[in-house]
This record gives sequence, structure tokens and C-alpha cells, in this order.
Amino acid sequence: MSFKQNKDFKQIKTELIRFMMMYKFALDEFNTKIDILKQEFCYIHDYNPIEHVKSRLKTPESIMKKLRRKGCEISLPSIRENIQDIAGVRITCSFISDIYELSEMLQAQKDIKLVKCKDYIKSPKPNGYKSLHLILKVPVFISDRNEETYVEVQIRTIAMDFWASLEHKIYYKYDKGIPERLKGELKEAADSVAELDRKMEGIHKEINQLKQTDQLEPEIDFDDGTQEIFINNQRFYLPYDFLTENFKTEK
Ligand code: 0O2
Repeated sequence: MSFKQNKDFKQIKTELIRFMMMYKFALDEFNTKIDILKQEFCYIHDYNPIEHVKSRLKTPESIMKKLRRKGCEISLPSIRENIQDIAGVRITCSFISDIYELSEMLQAQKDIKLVKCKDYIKSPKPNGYKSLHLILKVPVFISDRNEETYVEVQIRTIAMDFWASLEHKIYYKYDKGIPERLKGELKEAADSVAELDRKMEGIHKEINQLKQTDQLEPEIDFDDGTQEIFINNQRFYLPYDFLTENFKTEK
């Protein structure tokens, strides 16, 4: 390799690293947002709808493959515009209602822009695949600029995730024809998963209604009227009257 070639190569390498870093930063930022929502849910609502979060950066091979499949030009600006899932986050929720609630919360954040929403829950793919896909733009602030970076978020229930992970392992991306019998069996499995989700959602709603009825009666922890409260792992003892008089809640 000549001196010039070596210099060019080093420059390309630096540019590529900078390019991919933006997606890594976007993932870092997005994961912090999810973590904050998760903690807020745990502290305030005593309930965590987020079961699991997994993020990944698409491999260069996979990016090139997708670029060719879509018939796009092979250049960094083309990748930046056409491949919107270089930064990908998969969030597994407990119930279907959690998926939509979380999606709304994310879209309500002022610095996040919704580019595309594909609702494969309301309109599943013919093979039975279900999931809510959001293509978002997240601003990444670096030393000399601010870049709006695409992040693909897939939100689904544990049951949908179970099906999709196994289907992916079995034959998603299998190029040859798939026997109709197997397609049918996989679709049946997806229908069972959907039924299970429906059942669990129903039980969850009923339990919530029961809980709300129970909570109408205030629970006072101690005979002297003191309430025990944990904030950030610290224990506080506060008089019940003090709390109800000073912290009015919205009705
Ligand atoms: P990987 O390896 O998971 O990243 P578009 O970008 O809109 O032009 P695309 O990417 O096909 O077209 O969009 P779509 O339909 O939203 O699918 C994107 C991702 O959803 C896929 O990423 C999969 O992760 C997942 N997915 C979509 N359909 C299926 C399916 O039938 N089964 C399973 N298991 N997963 C699915 P990649 O890049 O294809 O793969």
C-alpha cells in the first residue's frame, strides 16, 4: 500500500467510525430515556410495564445487504437517509396496553420526532408477526454540532417476542421457499400467542379494577397516624394529616 493509499484508508476508517458513533450515541441517549421512564414507573406507580430492553447497532454487512436489497446508492449520505434501523432498540412489555402507553410517552417527548409508525399489532404480517415499530429521530449533541439520528424502536409483549425470536431462529431470512404446511403451523402458533396476550390483558384489567376499589380506603401504617414512605431507598415517617393537607392530588 502506497503512502497516499494508506492515508486515504485511514481517513475512510475515521469517517466510518465517526458515522457509526452517532448511532451509538443515539442508542445511549434513548436507553437513558427508557431507564428514566422505568424508574419513574417503579417509584411512582409501583408497577413496571417494561420487562426487557435490548439494543443493537446493525453490522456493516447487514447495512450493505439492505442497501443492495433496496437498490440504493452505496455512500454514507445514502446510508444515513435510507437505512433507518442502524440503531435499533427492542422493548418487551408486559401487556398490549403497555405498548401503546409507552409509545405515546416516547412520542410526547419534545426532542423526539416520530418519522414512521408501523403497527404490526393492529395489522399483523401475513406470517403472524406482531410488533409496534417506530422510526424516531433523536438529536445527538456532539462537540461541534447536533445531528438528528434515526432510531428504530420495536415494542412488543413477552409472548410476541417469544414467537418472533423463535421464528427468526427457525427461518426468517431463509431465502428459499418455505413449505406451506410450516407457514400454516407458524401462523397457528402466532394466533395462540395473540389469544394468550388477550387473556392476560383481561386478567390484568380486572385485577387493576379490584386494586382501585381497595385503594379507596386509606392505609395508615402506624397507630399514631404516621405513614411510612420510601423515596430513593430512604425511609421517611410522615404524619398522614400533614401529607393530605400539604400535597393535594389532582382529582
Ligand atoms: P434484523 O436482523 O432483526 O435487524 P424498511 O426499513 O421499512 O424499508 P424493513 O426493514 O423490512 O423495511 O422494515 P420492517 O418490516 O419494519 O422490519 C424491520 C425489522 O422488524 C426486521 O429487521 C426484524 O427485526 C423485524 N421483523 C419484521 N418482520 C419480521 C418477521 O416476519 N419475523 C421476525 N421474527 N422479525 C420481523 P431486519 O433488518 O430484517 O432484521
